[in-house]
Amino acid sequence: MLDLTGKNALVTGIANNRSIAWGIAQQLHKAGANLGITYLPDERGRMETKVADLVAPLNPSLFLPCDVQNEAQIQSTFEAIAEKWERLDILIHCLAFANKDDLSGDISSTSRSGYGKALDISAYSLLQLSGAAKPLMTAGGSIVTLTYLGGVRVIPNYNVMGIAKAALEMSVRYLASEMGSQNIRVNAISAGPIRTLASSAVGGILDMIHHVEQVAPLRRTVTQTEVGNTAAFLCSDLASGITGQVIYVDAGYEIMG
Ligand code: 0WD
Repeated sequence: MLDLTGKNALVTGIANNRSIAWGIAQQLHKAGANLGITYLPDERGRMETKVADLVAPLNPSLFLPCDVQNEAQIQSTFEAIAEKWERLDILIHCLAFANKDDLSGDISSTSRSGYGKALDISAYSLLQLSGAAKPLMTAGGSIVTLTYLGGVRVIPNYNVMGIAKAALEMSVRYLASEMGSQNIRVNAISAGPIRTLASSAVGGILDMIHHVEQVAPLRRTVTQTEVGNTAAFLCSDLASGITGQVIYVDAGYEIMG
């Protein structure tokens, strides 16, 4: 049985009710996990209110601002966890960013700053959050991040985010190797295209979704709930032998030529 009762899970990357992280948080909660939620703060505090209202039914025991480009916020997030929870069991890294201009056109036009920002937020942040989580995962743990096929193959317009996802997937392997001796497992879910705030910035995303609906073995795209179910599985003892892997939740699209 998939049971996360008694496990403490930190979920990052919820922006709204379409976010993949929202699908994951719901499934972790359903399986019995105790949740901590972080959100990306904005100046007017709108995101805080919006995300707080959304996640209220899941009764998170921690709700914290955490911009992964802000060292102080990362530190306070993990200090709050250390203070409130006996230990951390699960870390969900479900965030990414690239400038919209860099998600279409020529990859050779990517600016140095755009490249740096995309890699920093979308890939380096996994190393940073995992490093902060490691000392709190005293009974082992599970770290799950989200990636996309565009990190392995050239997908039109995915551009700099594809480079970031390649770095992210390799980070998963190095982290798994480092943390395995502490029984911390690190895996990625490679999700098929789903309409969200982040994916709407990728040029031609709707065409990509329609293409997947025609070509994928299941003849459809996947839902946030399906990704959430896989994340819950990876975080559970049922997946105790799985680490360093990229698991495709994409209706089978990846196998098609
Ligand atoms: O088709 C898709 N939607 C797929 C998404 C297919 C395969 C993978 N993914 C990945 C994304 O690349 C990302 O890693 O899933 C993850 C979650 O993305 P999402 O659910 O598609 O998008 P969204 O709901 O927009 O959540 C991403 C969130 C941000 O949202 P906005 O739209 O406000 O940028 O990432 C967070 C933020 O909440 N985020 C940050 N969090 C902390 N610090 C930061 C930051 N600096 N920047 C963005």
